[in-house]
Amino acid sequence: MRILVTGGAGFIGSHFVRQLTTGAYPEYDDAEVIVLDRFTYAGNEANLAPVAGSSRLRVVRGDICDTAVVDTVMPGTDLVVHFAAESHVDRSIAGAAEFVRTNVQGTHTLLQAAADHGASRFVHVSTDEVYGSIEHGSWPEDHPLRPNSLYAASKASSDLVALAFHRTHDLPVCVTRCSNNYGPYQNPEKAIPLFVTNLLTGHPVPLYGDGRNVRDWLHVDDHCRALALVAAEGTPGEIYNIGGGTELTNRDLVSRLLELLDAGPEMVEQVADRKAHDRRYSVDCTKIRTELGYAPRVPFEQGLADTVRWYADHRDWWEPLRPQPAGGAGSLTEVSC
Ligand code: NAD
Ligand code: TDX
Repeated sequence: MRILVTGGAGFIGSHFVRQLTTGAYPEYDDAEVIVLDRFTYAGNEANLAPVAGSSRLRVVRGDICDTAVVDTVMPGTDLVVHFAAESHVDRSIAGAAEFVRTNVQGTHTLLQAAADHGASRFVHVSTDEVYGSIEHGSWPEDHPLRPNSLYAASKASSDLVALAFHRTHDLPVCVTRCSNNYGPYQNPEKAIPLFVTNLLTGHPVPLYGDGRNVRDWLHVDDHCRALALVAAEGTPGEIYNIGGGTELTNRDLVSRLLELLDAGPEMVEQVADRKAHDRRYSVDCTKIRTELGYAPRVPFEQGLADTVRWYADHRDWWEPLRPQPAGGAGSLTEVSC
C-alpha cells in the first residue's frame, strides 16, 4: 500500500508521518509513505528528522499546484492524506493570494490527479473555521458554511471542491473539520507556541482584543489518530467533525500558561484585535464518536504541560523560526548627537 501525505513537513502532517512510520496506526504498518511538501516557511526538515532514516519514507519537495509534480507522485497511490495548506489566519489578512492558490487550486490539482489515477481514498484535512463563528451550541456537519477570514474562506472552497469530486467522479473523498490543534513542532506564529516562546524569552504575550474569544483545543496526536480512523473506516462522501477537547477563552489559556511558566499577569499585553476575529468555534462531534467510536485521549492539562516542556527543551528547533525584532536580534545602533 502507498500513502501520499501532502504537507507532511508541517506541524500536523509531520506528526501524522512520525506516527505512521513508527507503528502508531497498525492498519498501515506495511505502507510506503510519500511526503509531498513545498517546504514553505511552515515546512521544516527538522520535523521529519526523527524518522528520516525510515526505509518506508520518501520525501518529495514539490508544489501541490504543479500538475507535472502531482502526476509524477500520484500513480500507484492508494490513500491521499491532504494536509498541505497555507494555515495562518493573520497571514491571510496581510494577503490571501497564496491561500487561494495553494488551498483551492492546489487541492483541485490533487483531487484531479487522484481521480485520474484511481486513488482508493482521499482524506481532505479541513477546519472548524469553515463554519464561521457561533455564540452558543455546536455545529453539526451539515451546518451551512459561513467563513469569515480569508483563510477560512479558502478552506471552505476547497471542502466544496473535494465533495464535488466525490459526487461527480465518485472519488472516495472524506472531509474532516477539526478544532484548534496544539502540541510539539507547531510554528511559533500560532497562539500557544507564540505565547510560550515569548514567555521563555522574557517577552509579553500579545492578547488580541478583549481576550474572550473561545477556542476548542485538541492535542495534535488526537487529531492524527482521528484522521487515521477516517482514512480506514470513514464513509466516502462524508464529513467528520473532530474536536471535543477543551473550550477555553484566550484569557483562560494565557492564565494557564503563565502558571506553567511561573510568570505574572504583567506579562500579558492587550493589543489591537484581529480583523474579522471569530468569537467562538465549537464542533458537534457526535458523528465521529458514534459512527467510528472516536474519542480524544490526551487530557488538556497534561497535553499543555508536556507541550510547554517540549518548547522549553527544544530552543534549537524554534529559535530560528521566531520573527527577529526590527533592527536584527541583539543589534544596538548608537547615535551620537
Ligand atoms: P502548517 O502551516 O504547519 O503546515 C503546512 C504544510 O504545507 C507545510 O509543511 C508547508 O510547507 C506545506 N505547503 C504549503 N503550501 C504548499 C504547496 N503549495 N505545496 C506543497 N506543500 C505546501 O499547517 P498545520 O497547522 O500543520 O495544518 C495542516 C492542515 O490542517 C491544514 O490543511 C490546516 O488547514 C488544517 N488544520 C489545522 C489546524 C490547526 O490548528 N493547526 C486545525 C484544523 C485543521
Ligand atoms: O498573537 C496572537 N494573539 C492572540 O490573541 C495570536 C497569534 C492569536 N491570538 C488569538 C487568536 C485566536 O482567538 O488566539 C486564538 C488562536 O489563534 P491562532 O493560533 O492564530 O489560531 P486560529 O486563528 O484559531 O486558527 C487555528 O485553528 C484552526 C489554526 O491556525 C488554523 O490553521 C486552524 O484551521
